[in-house]
Amino acid sequence: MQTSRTQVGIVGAGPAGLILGHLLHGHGIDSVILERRDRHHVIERVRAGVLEQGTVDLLHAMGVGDRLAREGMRHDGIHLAFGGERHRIDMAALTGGRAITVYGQNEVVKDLIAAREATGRPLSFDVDDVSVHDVTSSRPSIRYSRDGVAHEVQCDFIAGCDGFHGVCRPSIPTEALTLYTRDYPFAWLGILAHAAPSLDELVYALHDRGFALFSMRSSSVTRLYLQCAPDDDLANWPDDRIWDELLMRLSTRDGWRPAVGPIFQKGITPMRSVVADPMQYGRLFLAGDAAHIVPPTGAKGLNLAAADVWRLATALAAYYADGDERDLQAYSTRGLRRAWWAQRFSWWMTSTLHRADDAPPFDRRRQQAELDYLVQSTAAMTSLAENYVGLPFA
Ligand code: RFL
Ligand code: PHB
Repeated sequence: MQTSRTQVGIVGAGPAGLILGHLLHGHGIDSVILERRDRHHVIERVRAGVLEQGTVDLLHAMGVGDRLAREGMRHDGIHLAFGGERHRIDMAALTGGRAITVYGQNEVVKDLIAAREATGRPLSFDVDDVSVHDVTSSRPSIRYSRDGVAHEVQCDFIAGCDGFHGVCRPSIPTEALTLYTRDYPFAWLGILAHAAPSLDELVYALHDRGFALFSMRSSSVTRLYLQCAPDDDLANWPDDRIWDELLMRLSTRDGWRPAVGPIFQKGITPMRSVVADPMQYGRLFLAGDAAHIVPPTGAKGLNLAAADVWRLATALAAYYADGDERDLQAYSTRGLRRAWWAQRFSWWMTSTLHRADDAPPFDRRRQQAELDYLVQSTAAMTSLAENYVGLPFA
């Protein structure tokens, strides 16, 4: 067994683990990041695209915002389409100039891996059999194997940034953890297409046939999603069927429609809400998807992960600076409060914009009324806008 020591052991090199590692580096705190998958898989995984204002500000403050500034697309508004009409919500005007930036999660991860490697601090891909030990003691440890060699890292603290299917949350005794869960009776089929975006902002659409979303990744790549059944199979979705549905659900009477082009990536994502309470057990702190999952409709998952690790890094910095544990003790309570706000918003966006097969006609009319009210009420649009561009991190 090869033994090493660090201050903070980080499990997972997704956005949560990588941002945490870099924030800790900025505070002069040592960490080891351990990732189960290979580097290529981590960088190429197609996921989120919307960064809140607070996430953008954080990445700049961390010194990893150069490419984001050049290639990220700032959006001041979003569009809601229903009943054949498209309505723009001017988020910047409603929130005192705050906006979102469209920049792929894989690009964020690529920038963070480069920044981590430039620090020379450890980041290991392809590790197996990760397990966490003695987390209720002052000397927790992480064990893993790499290339057949067993390792142990002794830590002061462990950050569980290993996503929803990781090992950290399940290592907490079930009697010490409550999981709040909600499943939705639909999923998203997402595609990337070589097609210049036909609009410079996102369009969220409610249609009789279900939800659809128009987004983008660059001036030549469109990202699109459509609601499908949770047990649906990609084999049921040849490209022509995908375009037929997208065009039907997204086109509006003003003649707008997404541009069509060759599809080069497809995937089906289930929709779920989960909150693990508490987000801390002894010296093990959960952050990001390891602690909570939101349905993607509110575009909150990556941003919640960023807010969690910003709070955790700030709390660890206070601890190492002068032994002050107050922020560490408050980590879970503060994180859960913000996570529940994001859950509430994501649930509301999801239930307002999707069609459940078994929804009675009453619910369909209520959904239309909800949207119809929203787009003519400054109060309602302001509530959507302030949540969408992101609530304060603290
Ligand atoms: P991640 O990204 O899942 O990273 C966890 C990492 O831990 C590794 N891991 C392990 N490593 C070592 N040992 C083990 N035993 C391990 N088990 C797991 C994994 O390989 C992985 O590298 O979690 P993190 O860092 O918390 O980040 C969360 C975000 O990835 C997630 O919330 C977002 O992608 C959600 N999401 C969106 N969020 C947004 O903020 N805006 C969006 O527009 C948005 N759109 C989306 C999304 C997620 C989607 N999918 C596919 C789920 C759109 C989609 C389609
Ligand atoms: C994306 O561009 O991938 C995206 C945009 C908005 C969402 C979810 C995903 O709500």
